Amino acid sequence: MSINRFSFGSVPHTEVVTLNIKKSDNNLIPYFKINNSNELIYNLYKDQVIYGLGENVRGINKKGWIYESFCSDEFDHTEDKRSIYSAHNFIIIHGKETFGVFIDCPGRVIFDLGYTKCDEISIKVPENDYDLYIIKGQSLNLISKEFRKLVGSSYIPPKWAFGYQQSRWGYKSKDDILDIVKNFKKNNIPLDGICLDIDYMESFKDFTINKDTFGGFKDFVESLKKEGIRLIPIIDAGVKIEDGYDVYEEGVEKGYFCVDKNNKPFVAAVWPGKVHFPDFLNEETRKWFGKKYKMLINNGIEGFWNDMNEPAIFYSEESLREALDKAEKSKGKNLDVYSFFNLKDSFLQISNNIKDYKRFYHNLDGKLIRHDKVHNIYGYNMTKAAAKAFNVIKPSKRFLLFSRASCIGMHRYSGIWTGDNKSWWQHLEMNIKMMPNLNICGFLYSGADTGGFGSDTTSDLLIRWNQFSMFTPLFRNHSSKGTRQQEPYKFDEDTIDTLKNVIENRYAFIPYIYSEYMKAAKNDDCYFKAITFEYENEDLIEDQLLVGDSLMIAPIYKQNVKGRYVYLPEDMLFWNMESYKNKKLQILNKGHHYINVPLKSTPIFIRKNKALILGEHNSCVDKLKNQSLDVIAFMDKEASYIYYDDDGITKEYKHKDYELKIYIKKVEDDYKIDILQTSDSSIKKINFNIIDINSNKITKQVFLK
Ligand code: MIG
Repeated sequence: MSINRFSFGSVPHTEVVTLNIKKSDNNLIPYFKINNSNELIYNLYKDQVIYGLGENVRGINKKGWIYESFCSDEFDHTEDKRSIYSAHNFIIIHGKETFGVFIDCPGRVIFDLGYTKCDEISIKVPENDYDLYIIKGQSLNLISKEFRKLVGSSYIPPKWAFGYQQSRWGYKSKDDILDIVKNFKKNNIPLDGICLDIDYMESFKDFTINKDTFGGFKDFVESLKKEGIRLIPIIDAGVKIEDGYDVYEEGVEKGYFCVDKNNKPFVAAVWPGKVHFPDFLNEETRKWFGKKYKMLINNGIEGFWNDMNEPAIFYSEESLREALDKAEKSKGKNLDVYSFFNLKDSFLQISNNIKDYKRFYHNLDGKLIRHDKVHNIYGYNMTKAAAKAFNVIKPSKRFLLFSRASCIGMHRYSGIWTGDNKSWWQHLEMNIKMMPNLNICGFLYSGADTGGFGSDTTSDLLIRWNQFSMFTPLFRNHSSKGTRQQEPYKFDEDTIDTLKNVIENRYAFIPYIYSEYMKAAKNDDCYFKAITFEYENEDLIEDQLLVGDSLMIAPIYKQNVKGRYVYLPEDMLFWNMESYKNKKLQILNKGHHYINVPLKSTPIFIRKNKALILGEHNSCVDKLKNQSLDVIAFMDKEASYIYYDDDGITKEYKHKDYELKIYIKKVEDDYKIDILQTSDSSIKKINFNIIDINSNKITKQVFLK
């Protein structure tokens, strides 16, 4: 294993990398040549696969397309796009030569991965100020782990954040929230969180609560918490310009906002109309903005989502004026095709325009730096501001935090959701393919808007999507204003019943999901992995994933299909799960299979000599008792499982290992079970279901003190 650093120009101090590695001589860069246009060029071998780039369109294998790291408020995630909300500049090239490449650069980076030339990778950094890291290692897994040593370990949310979250842009009052709670209860569907979108605020002003619609907020938050439901408010990057609004006035007074070329706070327009952008790259600003979260925390809030922090810009005064001027000049004219499209484009391209990103400046370590050069670390620093403040406000408590824009480095402070997808089958497919790449970039706590954000969802899509999201650490149903309502209870009885089962399955699987998450975060491992990370001699399969150490999943992501092909890299135990209570298990041999997967079923596979641990569902994570757990083991010789069981709310996990180690070993015709406990756990009993390779079923109960 080795990490080498090569430096070009000067990189501003971005705090993306946590490990200090001495610069190596640029003449010694392995694998790459530098051409006349300052591009890094690597000649691909046939069959090399490229993993990485985290949040992006297209396959797990990123080869064959060109991507640009430039955080973009792009609500149309079609496969022709080159950037969406995040900038994750890490790839692993795998095959005849295997190595990792990380570009530490806060500005735009272009990854041409066999697009312009099929057999060539070109990495271009237009500003040419960056650090290049090359990570050598024996395997995909080891390179991914080593990379985490360079950029730091992943964020750990509280345990309740592994419960189901309901969200929609459009919940606008306490009554709306109570109605959701009532319907979840009525249908007995578990629920841990409800996200508050911009309508809880007063005129979309950060750190305000609309008194008319959310009066008595603190009591409201507390009363819901008693039922196990947390409210998770949104915070936007832009601060509304309004006299008398404290955040605005303080920001102007103390100089906390980004400035234009005349050193005046830069004006852009987003939700609230005209706003200023806090200069999150400046530590003083971060401290100030972070402290603002305290108002909501004092109201009992324990989780937040940070939005629009690419930052998204609807328009700037200049861009609007330019477009309006053009329109004015076109009045009464006979426009030909070019002048008409030119006019039309000046309005279509008004939002998130690069020209605007060149119109404002940050104060980084006392120097003014133009925004576009550091664009990709803006959302990261907004989120860092929040996370650092939480550490001060409540030092021992874990908060839920997820952001829309991000770059690598932010994974130490929060998770992400993958932005405004649509209720399209291909966006479910994209969600599946994105997860392993997000994981190698450090973003373990992540998930998509389940059911789709834009467009109208359908019952079958929502079911299939829930069947995938039941495995994603962030499991949130979220949709846009103006689309069909997609809370589970908005459908027919059959759909409600199926969704309820899937969500119950999620809660029953939390002992496994949480254990696997905690171990992955603590060991710098991945929670979701492509098959090739564990089965090194196999080819990549784009639509099957490993979830934690024991499971493989083969989700259904196509409309109307009643089953699918699946490839097993070894013998596995197949569970076509409707309800976790009904453990119908079947051994399938290594090789290709066609499996029937009715709409009610979630197909899962337990790997050989591995174990799955599960409990029983309850109405929320806090109420999961987990005193009696079930272990299903698929055995050849021996298996072991580490169950992770801390309090789920404090940071004690940093100092102690809350592990329960289970060993199962075949001894003649029987199985010997040993359990080793490093700390107290709530478990009293474990029921073992051991299925061995010869289809023998052994059940045992082990009681713990
Ligand atoms: O562009 O706050 O991605 O989840 O519902 C709309 C309203 C602004 C974008 C987020 C979406 C959220 C929406 N926001």
